[in-house]
Amino acid sequence: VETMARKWHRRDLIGLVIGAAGGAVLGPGIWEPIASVGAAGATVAIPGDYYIPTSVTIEVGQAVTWLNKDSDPHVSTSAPGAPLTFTLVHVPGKPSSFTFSKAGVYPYYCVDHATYNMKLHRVVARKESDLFPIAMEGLIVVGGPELRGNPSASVTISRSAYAPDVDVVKTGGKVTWTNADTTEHAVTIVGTGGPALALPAGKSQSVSFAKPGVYLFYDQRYATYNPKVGLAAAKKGAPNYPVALQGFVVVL
Ligand SMILES: [Cu+2]
Repeated sequence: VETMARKWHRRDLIGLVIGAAGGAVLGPGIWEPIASVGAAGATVAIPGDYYIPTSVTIEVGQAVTWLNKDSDPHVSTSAPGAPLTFTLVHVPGKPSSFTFSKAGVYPYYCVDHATYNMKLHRVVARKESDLFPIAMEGLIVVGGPELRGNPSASVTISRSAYAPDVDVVKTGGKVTWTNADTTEHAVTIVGTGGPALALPAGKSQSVSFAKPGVYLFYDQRYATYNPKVGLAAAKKGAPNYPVALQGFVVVL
């Protein structure tokens, strides 16, 4: 099983720059996005009730192939809001593919092991799934002319949820997190090598993303990171449990 870290193990020394709100420039960090952008096609393994890797990137017109290595069948479907809808049955031992004809970011999940909460706009793990509270969900980034990264993006933290939970910026683009809650939050960005962004109530912090790829961010107070699947797990008692306070930054 190929780990995401191995897939994109960059040790280029790129500074993690905290924007004006933070007022500090951190030392060089180790940038290891969990998926690179612009790979030729992609394969996702299903070893159990989870996807490896969680995030894959392809170009428009290319396919993602899933290989179900589990003894159970799985059924992947695009989450509401995806540029195109798809549903794919994964029979044990058989590969299944879907060709993406439209660029964009596609969150998806397995309907057998997760549900979609329309209020939270998030995938929710079913109790009987292997890695509960981690949901069987993934992210497919389809590059193309219709998918353009913004120079900057904003994430608002409200009621212990990120809005939006997927942001797309261009290389060098800046993402700003603003805590609209009355409680403190801390945003940890996996793969940047930087410390967590401390966000007392009402505060903002910005990070510029120097390397293309997909980055996971989560709140270390309410979730832990599971490097095996590249997703965060909600801590018991966290708001919105079993949904973890996590999101993705896609850097093109
Ligand atoms: Cu499943």
